[in-house]
Amino acid sequence: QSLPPRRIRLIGVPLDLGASRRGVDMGPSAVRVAGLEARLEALGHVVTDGGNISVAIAETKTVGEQNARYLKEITETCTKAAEMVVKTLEEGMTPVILGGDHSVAAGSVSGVAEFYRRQHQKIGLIWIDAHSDINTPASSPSGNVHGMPLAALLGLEPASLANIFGWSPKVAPENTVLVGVRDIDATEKENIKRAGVTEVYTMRDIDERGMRTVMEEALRAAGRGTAGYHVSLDMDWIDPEDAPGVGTPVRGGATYREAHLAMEIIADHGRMLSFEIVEVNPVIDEHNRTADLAVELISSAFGKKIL
Ligand code: B3U
Ligand code: MN
Ligand code: MN
Repeated sequence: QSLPPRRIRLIGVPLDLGASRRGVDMGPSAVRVAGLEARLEALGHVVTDGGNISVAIAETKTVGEQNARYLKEITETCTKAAEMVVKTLEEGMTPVILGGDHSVAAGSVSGVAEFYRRQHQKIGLIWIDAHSDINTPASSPSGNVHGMPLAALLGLEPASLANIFGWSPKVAPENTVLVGVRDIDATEKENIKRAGVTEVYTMRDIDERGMRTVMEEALRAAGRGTAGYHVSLDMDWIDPEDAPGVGTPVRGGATYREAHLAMEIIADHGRMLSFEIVEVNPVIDEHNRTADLAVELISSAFGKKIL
């Protein structure tokens, strides 16, 4: 432990309305059961668990528009999560958000952006994912909102998610980086261009250039002219061999070792403002392996060293 200790607040967002496969609402619980709080405290951090944000469940709601299913409920949850993130930062604590499907990022990133905007600062965003999550309701093949949060944060759509706190975009394209993508819809390629995001590191980049180089470049871009960056880690970034408990597994992901290295490099740079882990699905996991790995990776991101 060489990083200065932080005061950390865990914020659970047990939301699964953004995905078609059910079960990621149990993600926060699985990550807590895997021992997150104790592991972070063992690193010297002071951790409080803020509990869960209240979320609607599918059984009591109607789907709404098919091109952005449950958007109304997701916006309500994301707004609450965003407010909790602002409060956490105001109290001098580092937010660690436990998803839930990836639509929660529309809330958490909005919260971090709002806090720093009040101090006239921008934030960067490191989006680590097999997918690019930059569909809009018009472009989405599924209508699942967890494929849209990055579009919202960059000021595209859905409008209700883009305009949490009444302003948009929450992140500038030049400070937004995608790492580890390998499943991008044709329509998303257009949206990446339209939004002006150029820092896209695919699995091919990681294979050819190595994780170290990719992460250094990614962190440099996200950190340029910003207060620091939010790290949004979708567990489906990791190869399904090591992280089977995710809603939408895609072959060819980051290895166990690459994933740890990426987190260790983030810790070394010391500029992470907030962290989130999403898409842990205990229903299809094997003995909580994916949640265990999530806890390990969060530990590395918060300064755990081998030696
Ligand atoms: N791009 C597809 C698939 C997808 C995105 N994110 C996840 N799956 N987890 C979509 O539905 O937007
Ligand atoms: Mn995602
Ligand atoms: Mn994904």
